[in-house]
Amino acid sequence: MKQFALLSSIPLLVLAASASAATTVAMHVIDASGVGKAIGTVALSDSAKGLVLQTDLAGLTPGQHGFHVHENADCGAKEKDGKRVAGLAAGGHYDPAKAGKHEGPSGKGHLGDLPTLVVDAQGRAKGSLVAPRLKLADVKGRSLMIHEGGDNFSDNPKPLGGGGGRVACGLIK
Ligand SMILES: [Cu+2]
Ligand SMILES: [Zn+2]
Repeated sequence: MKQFALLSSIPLLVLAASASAATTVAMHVIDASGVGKAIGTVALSDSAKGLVLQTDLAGLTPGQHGFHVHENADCGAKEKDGKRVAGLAAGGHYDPAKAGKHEGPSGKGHLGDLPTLVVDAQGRAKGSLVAPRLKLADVKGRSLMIHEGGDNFSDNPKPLGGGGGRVACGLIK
């Protein structure tokens, strides 16, 4: 009888897991030589307000960081103009409609533009962000990228929000 109760609870657990349809992305430091140490996770799930990104990260530099979905599930370095560049294998900002513009999560540009990641004085980023135009199904098979600097949700005065180099990355499976 006890065994029966245990078995019958399993389908319920499976159902609950598929209903929330969450996935957890393992984030790693990246540099010109490739993918380095783990710095935490970002849990992704759908909500009525859009894609929820729950960050639990440590070891980043304090302040604001550009945060985007990039098109390829590859966090590796790639050569550009004779130099290996961190995270370049991830390609550009996810932009299925070919908008060609960086306007942030509420704009009409790249669909992969996320809210800015804010890192506290201890190097941690623990919190919840919402990307209103995205769904989990859109971003599977792509990558999550954190940049060195902040993001002004514009291509001016610098392209792609001005965040510069790519410092951490994770594959969205
Ligand atoms: Cu980016
Ligand atoms: Zn963008």
